[in-house]
Amino acid sequence: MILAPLLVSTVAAAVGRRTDQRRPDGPHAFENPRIVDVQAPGGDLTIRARRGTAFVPGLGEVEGVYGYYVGRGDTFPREGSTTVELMPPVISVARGSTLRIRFRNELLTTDAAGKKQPTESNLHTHGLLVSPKGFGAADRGRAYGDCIFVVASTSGSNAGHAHGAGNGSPAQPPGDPCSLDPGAPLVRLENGDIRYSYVIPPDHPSGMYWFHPHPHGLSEGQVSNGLSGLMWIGNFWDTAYIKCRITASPDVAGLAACRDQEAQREELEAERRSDAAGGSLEVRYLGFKDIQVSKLKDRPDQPRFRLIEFPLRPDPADRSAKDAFGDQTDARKNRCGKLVVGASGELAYVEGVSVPGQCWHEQHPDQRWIFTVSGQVHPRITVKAGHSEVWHLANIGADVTYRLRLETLEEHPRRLAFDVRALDGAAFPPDWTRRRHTEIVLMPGARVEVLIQRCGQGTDASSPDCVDPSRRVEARLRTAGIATGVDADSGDQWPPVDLASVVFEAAPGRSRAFIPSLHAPGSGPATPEREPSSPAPASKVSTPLRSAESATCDYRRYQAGPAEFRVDSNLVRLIRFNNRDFGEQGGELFGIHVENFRMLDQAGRSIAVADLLAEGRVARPESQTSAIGSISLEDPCWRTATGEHADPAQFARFYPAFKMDGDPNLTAAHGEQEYWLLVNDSDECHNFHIHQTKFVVLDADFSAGGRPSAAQCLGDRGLAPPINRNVLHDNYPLLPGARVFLMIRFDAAKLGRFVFHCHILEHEDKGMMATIGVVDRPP
Ligand SMILES: [Cu+2]
Repeated sequence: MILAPLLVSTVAAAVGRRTDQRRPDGPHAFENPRIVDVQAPGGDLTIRARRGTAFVPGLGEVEGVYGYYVGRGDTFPREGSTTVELMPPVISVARGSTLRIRFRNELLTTDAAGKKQPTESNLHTHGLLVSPKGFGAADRGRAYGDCIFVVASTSGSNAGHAHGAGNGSPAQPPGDPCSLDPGAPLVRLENGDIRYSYVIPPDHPSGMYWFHPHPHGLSEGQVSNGLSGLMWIGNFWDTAYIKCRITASPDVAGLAACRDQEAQREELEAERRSDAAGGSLEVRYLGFKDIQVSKLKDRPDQPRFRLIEFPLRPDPADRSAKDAFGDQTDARKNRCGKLVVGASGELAYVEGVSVPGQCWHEQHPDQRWIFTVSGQVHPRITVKAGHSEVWHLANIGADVTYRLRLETLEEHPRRLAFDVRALDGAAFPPDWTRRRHTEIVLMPGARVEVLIQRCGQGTDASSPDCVDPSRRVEARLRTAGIATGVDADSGDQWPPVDLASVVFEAAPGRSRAFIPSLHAPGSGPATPEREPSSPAPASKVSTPLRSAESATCDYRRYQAGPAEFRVDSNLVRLIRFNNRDFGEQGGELFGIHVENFRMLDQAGRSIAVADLLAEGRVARPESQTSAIGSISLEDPCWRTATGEHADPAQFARFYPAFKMDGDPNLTAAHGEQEYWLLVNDSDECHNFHIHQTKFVVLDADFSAGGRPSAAQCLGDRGLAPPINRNVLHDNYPLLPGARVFLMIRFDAAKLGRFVFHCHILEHEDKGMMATIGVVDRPP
């Protein structure tokens, strides 16, 4: 049995353990990434971001990959190796620890003209409930919390260009840019090293998190070039711990906050027993990350490649650099040729070729798009007889959305079920409607933890979504490809690719072997899953009764300061996401609109938060939309900004793009609980993500008001009506027209300045991000 917390801590110096002795491109068994355990005290780590040659099992050696090099201690060993790992070790942190990281940026990146340049980078711990503020390291110089407003220029380059912070400028004011302290700078450029210190609370939710660079404008490129890794907090069995947590505990009267807890404890106890008895649970970390490479010709016997680098994003004022950058990034999206959506909704290659783990344009077979699983290309996963497996699945790439399926290679292929236990590091309640899914959509940043089991006790042995224990069955873990826009001109088409092969071994002899059931008594048989379908059109078509045309746009009425959000009032935060391509007139604009908003229906009647809470508690019939679909979003400034003849300046005013050194777009009072209404006004899918905190989705409406949507992005999350359940999220898919109603608490360690944004990193870098300031409650 292997469980994360019990894994022997290895690591120290991350010398390339994978050597060239195996056949680089032959069949190979999946290998878990190594685990680095961090326990207080003394769990300090060093992390270097650097470039080098990575050995990628299933492919070969790849030069020029960006990688994290994780070591123990507080000093960087002197060594001359340029080996990097595409998949760094999983950083596994015990709750109640302080994780201290000394980060060094050793990256040289290439601009669109091919010139190598120093660059900026930093670290973000996605999903962790830690402070944005630094603290406690006065004896060792500045230390920061999870603060994206601090960046490090390439070590030794002495060449930061950024953000008016001044590189070592004596005029640089003291203070932490994530602190909101008076006089603190809004951004800071450190020279080479950044010290981070993260206190992981004893009651931090267990689960899968990840880390990646977050320098504004550069995140997409750095993650695309290979920089990201997994973090694990706590213990898999602690995912029982779903209620009354540090953040967003749903203590609103009437929500029956802890009702599910006892049932889940029982179920997990049953699982723990089966695990202890048989030693039959294998745990795997499957991090999905894509890179692009070109094949080098020099060594035919040993395949060798070079990273096709995502270029440094140019200064927008530099017209020719901008054009070259656009050409290169367009080429990335078309590396496997055009993709078309067939009548069945499946994507198909028109000019491209797909083989396991990779695809390419048929005319350019040496330029490849590679889809790795924990740094390996198309590994083989063997599920031993009598064993079940826990798979921690994480999308740790920049832009690609995965639509995961586990399909048998039989005469009549079947889709096997993933038994979902946790989503984005938050456990699912036990009887959560239909926990078995045969398709899981992971937008960038999303994680899911699933059990892979054979048909067993408590499950109908003839169920089509599981494997008969007496049979050997081969399957493929694949992404089905996905279209993220309402039509072929909007959004992206991501390729269908096989990611791994999976072999379920047969039990020896007749199926006599004891197959531990991981279904607790009472959890019931598996329910077959229906296909995700397009949401039903709205039953009520929006017909604005308030005469929006006669109202005039007045930007002075938008407020986004602290306010009192009560269940008996109709006040919420309205957060609208939009992007639009104005072509020659203004380019592609991305932004987020924020306002304190009074909810009214089309007839001008008040809608109280309490009405929506009540709505979200009941499961609706499929055809029925939520009351949040009836909220009038009419607004004269929005009309002006988004109408047919809107000009880019008006659009950018209503949906401002992120500014690194701007004032917060929204200010909240520490300790408050807020209700947010997220609205996607655009024609493509986005993925809302907020730093430092998690949120509870109280209700959602995906009907898009009757206009076309893109249901593929929603995937499994659309199968049951949302979701006034106590599942804490740190990202949530917003398909076109979607309205998502959620509750966020700004308690615990959230004082300071941080961001929320779309986690498609292209969108984030182009400005779909906003700053929130959490201030001390006014006296
Ligand atoms: Cu987006």
